[in-house]
Amino acid sequence: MSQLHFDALIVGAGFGGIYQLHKLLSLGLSVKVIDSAGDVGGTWYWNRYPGAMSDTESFVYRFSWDQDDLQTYPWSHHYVKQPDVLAYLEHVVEKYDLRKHMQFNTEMVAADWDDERGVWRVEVSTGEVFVVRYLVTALGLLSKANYPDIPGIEDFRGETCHTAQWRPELDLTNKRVAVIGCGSTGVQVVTDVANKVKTLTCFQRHPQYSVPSGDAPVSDEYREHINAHYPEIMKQVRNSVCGFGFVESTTSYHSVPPEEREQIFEALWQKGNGFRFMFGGFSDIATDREANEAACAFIRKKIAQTVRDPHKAKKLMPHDYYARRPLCDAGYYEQFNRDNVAIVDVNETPITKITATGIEVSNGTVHELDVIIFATGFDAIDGNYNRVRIRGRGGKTLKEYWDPRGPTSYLGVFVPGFPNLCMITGPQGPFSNIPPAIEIHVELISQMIARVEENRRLSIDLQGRKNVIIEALPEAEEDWLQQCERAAEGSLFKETASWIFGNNVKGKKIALRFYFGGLAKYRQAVQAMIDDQYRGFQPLQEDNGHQH
Ligand code: NA7
Repeated sequence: MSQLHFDALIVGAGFGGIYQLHKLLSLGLSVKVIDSAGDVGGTWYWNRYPGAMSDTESFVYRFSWDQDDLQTYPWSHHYVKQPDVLAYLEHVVEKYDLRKHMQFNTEMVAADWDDERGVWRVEVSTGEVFVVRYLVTALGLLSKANYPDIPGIEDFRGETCHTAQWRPELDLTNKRVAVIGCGSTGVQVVTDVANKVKTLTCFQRHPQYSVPSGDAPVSDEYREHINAHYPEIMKQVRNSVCGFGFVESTTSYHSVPPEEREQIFEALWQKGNGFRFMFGGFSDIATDREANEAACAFIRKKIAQTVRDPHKAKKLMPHDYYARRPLCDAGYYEQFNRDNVAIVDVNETPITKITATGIEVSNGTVHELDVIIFATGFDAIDGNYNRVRIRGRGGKTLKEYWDPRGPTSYLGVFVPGFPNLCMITGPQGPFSNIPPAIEIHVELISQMIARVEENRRLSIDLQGRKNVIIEALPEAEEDWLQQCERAAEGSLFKETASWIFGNNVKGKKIALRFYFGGLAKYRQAVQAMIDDQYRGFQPLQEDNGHQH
């Protein structure tokens, strides 16, 4: 087994892995990035399904740290589609000559902390072993595909495909297609393929509230305006709650006269974007039941106005809280006015099995199909970690450490007992637009590593001591968990089943997996930790040796 020695190994070549590589190289470290994919992109490598797009607006779905790139990199529409995001990430990798530090088709199989030597030994699928001081995981929030537990999947003679493992050669033209699932992904697929397929049957368990995205080509004037204001825009993003490039409302629903409320909802609907609809008009849609119901009623009214067949419209209308990750679309509800598009409510007629020719539901009907698309989401966040063995100090795996109370961390990045393991967007990181959250994590990790490296140089040169380590203290993790609990208090998200709390995967621990306090407060928490002499970690400066 060949052993490869680097200062740091980064697992994942998406937004997080790319920026982390750039930062660690600039510290003068030797670094390798591995990814199970065949090339860069992370989420955007795998999610090539028809209609895949970011539902963050283009101007803030990118790195903020390259001013020249912000000014010059082209984007044609208000939203970036999957090929655009992938091309952008490839561009960054080429521009900074990062590819030579990357190794693809290489999956992390196991990682073991060697307490004696102060290194991680990381076994990968090629048989190689990486021996590194720092292990940075940039696994993404949503990378382990979740398949439905339906009997007979293997009997189906047509084609099946999960959206997160899309095969671009799968041609849907004139096919009889089913889509199971109507989250962000299902909504995008349905909207994109409805006019290409022969029939489209949407199997829906929980209808979702979706609002228009407002996508359109960008004008030269718009781009010039954005370019002229980029520094302020990115500053605002970092100091905002959700980082979507708009100012969140501080106006409570109840403080607005009833006749004006409808106008505000209408303006939000016309402008587009799911996060703007939820957080841009009123401050309390996600926390106040009456405000939430008003938003729900408004969207239901839009569904009723859009979908001509009242039976279809009724099935598409949700009645639970508007408190899942907010969705937006480019004409989802309109697709149900096509004769070739049907909706099956699986609460009325549950799927009993998949047969050789289609999907059978409880009233005996078999929906005859050529293709079944699983838009059934992900075993999110800790699902990405639990599938590999990551063994920390004392031989305990991360999976064992997180069992039974659910995944925990200090600031979404560090875990006690797992020295020098840094997670980009680990559990209890901010619930926000992802690139700015990633940037804060990468910058924090880089700062910690730079400091430890400096200590290491000093200790080796002057005292000849062993490696220094980054290791969070259990009480710091506990304190962060409590801060996360406080930030989620009163949120209707907590009362609504979704992947955010782990409800979507059978047997998964229902637990708080995000910090709901917003990006600005998250940044303040990170800064306070640094200002307070790296509070919550084993001492870095004064006591350089191992603690055990
Ligand atoms: P989501 O949001 O988890 O949506 C998955 C969908 O699949 C959702 O509608 C589920 O219904 C449905 N589902 C899952 N299993 C089944 C079964 N067995 N039968 C019927 N329907 C099922 O995943 P997405 O990929 O759409 O989006 C994930 C995130 O990616 C998104 O939030 C953005 O951040 C980007 P349910 O609601 O659980 O009843």
